[in-house]
Amino acid sequence: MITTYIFDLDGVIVDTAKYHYLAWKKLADELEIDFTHEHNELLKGVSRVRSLEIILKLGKKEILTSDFERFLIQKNEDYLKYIDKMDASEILPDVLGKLKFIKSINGKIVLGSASKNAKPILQKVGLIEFFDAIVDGNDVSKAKPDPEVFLIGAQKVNVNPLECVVFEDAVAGIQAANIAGMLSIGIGDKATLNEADYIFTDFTQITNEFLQNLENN
Ligand code: G16
Ligand code: MG
Repeated sequence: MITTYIFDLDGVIVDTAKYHYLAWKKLADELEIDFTHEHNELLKGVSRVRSLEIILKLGKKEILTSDFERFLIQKNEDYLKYIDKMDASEILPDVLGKLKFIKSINGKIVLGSASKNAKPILQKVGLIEFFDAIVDGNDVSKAKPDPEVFLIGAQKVNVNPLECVVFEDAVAGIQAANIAGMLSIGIGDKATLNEADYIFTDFTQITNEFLQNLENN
């Protein structure tokens, strides 16, 4: 029986990928590395450190460790300038409706995100109160597809992983959910997320009946 609904943040609740892109793009331009929207796809669900490693590899650049740390801080400061302007209008379609429905059927709601900025973002868009537990980039040592982030989430609300369903937009996130033994729901492109148990383009495509039936799974 499904009792717990775990949400990824970026690309599922809000579209912060566009802000990550702008902040990374600024840094890439300074380093004279070509960084396109397609390259940005490689960074979805990936940690901040790993993201910079990928960008440097794209540009075939090697840098000093001290510069690596400085660039991470610079990127995050630029990213936070965008986050600071966020409000409820940036919540993706029907996410709020689904969170309310899950609450109404007494489901537990958990965040499972790679982002170290997850809490301020949830606060900015006014959704933090919905969450029974939040697991973010500050709590995990292993990145998705490692299931750690979701397993800690289940632990925090004292449920068995088999009682959890995960909503994810990244392939690595779907893989993490599958490895954790959780039901996986891809939000996004069908072909890209084909390892998921179910795939929807967005939350408007998911009915309350579907969620209710999961409860009885
Ligand atoms: C998110 C994004 C990634 C980002 C990561 C770390 O993961 O999808 O692109 O690199 O968080 O973010 P930050 O720099 O804010 O710590 P998720 O798991 O929420 O999709
Ligand atoms: Mg994501």
